[in-house]
Amino acid sequence: MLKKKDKYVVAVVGATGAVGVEMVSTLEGRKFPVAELRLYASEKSEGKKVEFKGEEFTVHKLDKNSFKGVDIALFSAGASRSLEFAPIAAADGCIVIDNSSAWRMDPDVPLVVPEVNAKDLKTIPKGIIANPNCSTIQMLVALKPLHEAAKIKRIVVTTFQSVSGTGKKAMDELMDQTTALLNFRPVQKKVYPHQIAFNVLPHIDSFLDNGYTKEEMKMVNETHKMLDPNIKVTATTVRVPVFRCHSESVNIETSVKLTANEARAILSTAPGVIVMDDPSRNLYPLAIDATGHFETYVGRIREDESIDNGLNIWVVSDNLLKGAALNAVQIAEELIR
Ligand code: NAP
Ligand code: 12T
Repeated sequence: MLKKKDKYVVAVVGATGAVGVEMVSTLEGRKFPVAELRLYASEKSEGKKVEFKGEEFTVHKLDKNSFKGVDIALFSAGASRSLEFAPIAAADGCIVIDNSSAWRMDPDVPLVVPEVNAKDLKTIPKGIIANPNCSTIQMLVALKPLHEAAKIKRIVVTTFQSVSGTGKKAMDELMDQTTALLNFRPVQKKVYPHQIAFNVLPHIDSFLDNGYTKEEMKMVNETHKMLDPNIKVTATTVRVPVFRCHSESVNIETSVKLTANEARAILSTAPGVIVMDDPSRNLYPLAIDATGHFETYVGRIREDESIDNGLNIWVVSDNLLKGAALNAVQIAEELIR
């Protein structure tokens, strides 16, 4: 466990990436008590500068000695780096909060969304805590209070995920393809198997033998681990040409009837949630409005008229913040509380 101190030595692994940059700015924005900040990335970023609290910090190449004297390490440099270096960091006495999919389903690794299952931080057997998948995080922030009120039996979710979930190169790809098409030039494909600009791809992460993608099965398995193993979950995850924020259409069937008004009232006091639901004023959550914000926005709250106890909701959150950097920093805040 973490020894209580006034300030902590914090390392960010993958500090130059789409998520890593947000980790540094979230540590600053939430006034996390940082005694010393160490930034790591690959060899090609050695010497790059990242700003923290108005000061420039130099990025260093990650190696096995990177974690000496570090209290908390936020990892966001890909699953293979996490598999290799998280145990090294933990052996040096540091608590790792890992953003990759590498450790999430390990029974000895807590998988945590603080609004949902902060209690699972009580024991950290391997010194590693996993940050869930971005799509699962925002869905469960919205569903936890509804589950407490009416016991969810089944979830049917379709996601509309932004390209920043894939990282910096994918954001460049959407920008480059859009620019090319608007200038009547041919598009180049590097990150995604198909053109993403002006298109919709029903494909996130790789395909499995059951016909689902890994991203879809993360939503099933991580919901079971964090919220309730008895809930039936089925997911379709879709990439849309949006830079930031994931949107989700979530259908739930509950054991007890919840009216749309009851659900709206429950969600309006739920931690981390903002209800934005007024069709008469065309008010509903939008990716461009949620960008840069910490909250999960919920709207289009309707009763599913095809069954007795069902609801449809629309959930939007910034995948780089609540879906990644913010959730990791909130876990760190829980550890030092
Ligand atoms: P990204 O923009 O591609 O950034 C990758 C980062 O990893 C960069 O800082 C890169 O450094 C670093 N890196 C790559 N190879 C490395 C190596 N050999 N040694 C040290 N550092 C290395 O990707 P991202 O979107 O930030 O995502 C990074 C990780 O976060 C992935 O594991 C991804 O699965 C995870 N993620 C999780 C969620 C979630 O759902 N919670 C959301 C998004 C991402 P250079 O700049 O030097 O190459
Ligand atoms: N492939 O953290 O491409 O498991 O949007 C998150 C996002 C994996 C993950 C994506 C991905 C993860 C994506």
